[in-house]
Amino acid sequence: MKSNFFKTHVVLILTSACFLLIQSCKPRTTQSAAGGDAAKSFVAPGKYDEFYNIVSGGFNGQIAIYGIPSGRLFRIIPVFSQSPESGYGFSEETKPMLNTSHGFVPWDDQHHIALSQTKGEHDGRWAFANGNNTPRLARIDLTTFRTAEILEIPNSAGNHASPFITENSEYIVAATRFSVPFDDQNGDVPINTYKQNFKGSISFVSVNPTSGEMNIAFQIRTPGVNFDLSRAGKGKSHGWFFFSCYNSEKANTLLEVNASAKDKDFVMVVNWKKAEEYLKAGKAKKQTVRYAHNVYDEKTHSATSVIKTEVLVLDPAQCPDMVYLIPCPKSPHGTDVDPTGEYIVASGKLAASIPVFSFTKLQKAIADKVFDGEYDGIPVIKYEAALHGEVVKPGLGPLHTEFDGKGNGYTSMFVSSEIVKWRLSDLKVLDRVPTYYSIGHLSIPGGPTAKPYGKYMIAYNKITKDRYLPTGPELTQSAQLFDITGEKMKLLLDFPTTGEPHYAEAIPASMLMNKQKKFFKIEENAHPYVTKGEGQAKVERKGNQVHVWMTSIRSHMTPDNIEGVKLGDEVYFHVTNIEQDWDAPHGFAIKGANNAEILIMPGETQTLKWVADRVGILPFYCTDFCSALHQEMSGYLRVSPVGSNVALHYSTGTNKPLVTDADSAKVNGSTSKVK
Ligand code: K7E
Ligand code: CUA
Repeated sequence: MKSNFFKTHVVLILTSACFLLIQSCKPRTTQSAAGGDAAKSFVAPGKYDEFYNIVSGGFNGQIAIYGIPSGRLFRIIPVFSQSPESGYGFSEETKPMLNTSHGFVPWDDQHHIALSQTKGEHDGRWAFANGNNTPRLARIDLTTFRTAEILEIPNSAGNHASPFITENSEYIVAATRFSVPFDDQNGDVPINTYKQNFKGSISFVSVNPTSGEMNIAFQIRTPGVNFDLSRAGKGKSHGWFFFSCYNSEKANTLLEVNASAKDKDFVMVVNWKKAEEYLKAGKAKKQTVRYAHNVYDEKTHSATSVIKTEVLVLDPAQCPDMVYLIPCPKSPHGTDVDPTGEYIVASGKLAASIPVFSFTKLQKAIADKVFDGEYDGIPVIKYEAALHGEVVKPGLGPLHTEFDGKGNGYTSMFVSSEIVKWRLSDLKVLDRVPTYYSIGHLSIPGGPTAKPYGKYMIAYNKITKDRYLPTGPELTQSAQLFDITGEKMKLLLDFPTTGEPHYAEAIPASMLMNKQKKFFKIEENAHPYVTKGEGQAKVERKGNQVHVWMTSIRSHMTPDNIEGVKLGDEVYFHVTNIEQDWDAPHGFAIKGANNAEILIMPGETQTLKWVADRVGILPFYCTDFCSALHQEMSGYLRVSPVGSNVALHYSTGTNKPLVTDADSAKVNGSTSKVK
């Protein structure tokens, strides 16, 4: 879902329809509204959850990790955000991760998660995530649960239909929500020339099978529709992609009315194997663009950002048999492919039924050219020719569908606040269960793969109203856990979530828990400012920059007395945590720092930049309660006036600072290391 605006307005538009079915807009029974089955979601103290649940954070730009079935929150991973907790986006090493062609962009709107796959099943290596607002894709390493890479997407403006992944992680796709003039065109055009000047694009981003590194292999330029969501084909439909698009009206104002005028929008069908052939045959045009590619290196413990300047673009007009359209009722949102790859389920937000297309029929329709004209030169397949059938009267406002691997689909109904279970073979509605309230996405562990694990289903709701203790004007976000092992879906648990979750993917705990990185090997640390032992700690001045090579180990920092810094100096604290042990991070903070702390994992080096803004003594300390003597893990930095002759020096434990002329009256020691 896009925003509160959308919520309100869809509700308004559908008020009359909802009125007729007012029953379904309200909880059916108080029993199911409360109820729950605590025993089935209870994970006893000291026991582990069955699944890691990797949940989008929406407008917080982050990803959160929960346990399923307990709903316990384990970690928040900053992705398109700065994290004062870890220093991500604040430390010198991680700032380049948030670089874009627009400069430093420390926020985004994160909606969808895609876990890497091999042969259509989770392989537990990476999670991919989209940034909607300033189009970006991120890769999260599932051994560190940290953001490893961010790739900006050119020719895009609203990276919503993204990321969706093929069955061997060959590609993740990124299709633009907003059509706009392409980046190399003069964009200074009247907005009402939308129909002539605005274009859509789909990026095919390849994933390096070893390193996971992303690269834009090619883009397809499309008519100026709005792309909403997507899924890759799998099994028999491997090699194809399906995209829902709305605004086939190409409206540029008051979309809530003008983009809902037509009876049908489209599902765009892309034959990406064909696209690869055209690419090989040199049919793609090189286009000049600018986009950032940011990679974090776990050896140097630093990110680099490179601005790339070229992209290859395929035009369907020059590439026949690559792109088709299927008409799809009213503003399709989700387009989901079942585990066999045969059925494509398209959920029209304003439609009264859910069309289910058949891949086999679609292929036949293409072969027999059963077309219903063209749209911007792209063949439109006859609706009935590709249709397996419609789920009739499923509920109101269908958005997303997941699968249990037992032949059933589960569709979220935003307007009627429920999940509807139906059978793929005969499209019969089998069960429905209310959600509290206004469900957006839903997720079944393994649901988008060829082999869903089934068992649980999680609803991500847009409105929580009366479900939790209120917290001022903003109420918590909420997920609900259901048991789907029986014929009837059963509510087990409500759990609050952070940000505004959209999609999520859960993966069995056994696939990840034994391959977690415990610490970084200090001997492999290739950071340019690493300090591999206390004996190497030092402080050096370069002009008005002061570099501190510092170590942390329970329970002291070296050096912990620093003098000779002058007002206005830029001080770089390069802190290496020399512990070689699991769960032993140290933090570093200094008074007046106008960024954040840095939290340094064992064996890692991170850098905090700090400017001396006043004369005096400024304490610094470890922020992570690391030992019984954690409170003792601290030090002092002395700032002297510009022009002062206090020389740079540093020490730990010796308490023998340099005696300078200026200090001779104040200091009671002999010399220490001097620079
Ligand atoms: Cu929230 Cu997937 Cu952006 Cu539907 S989208 S809810
Ligand atoms: Cu190190 Cu507290």
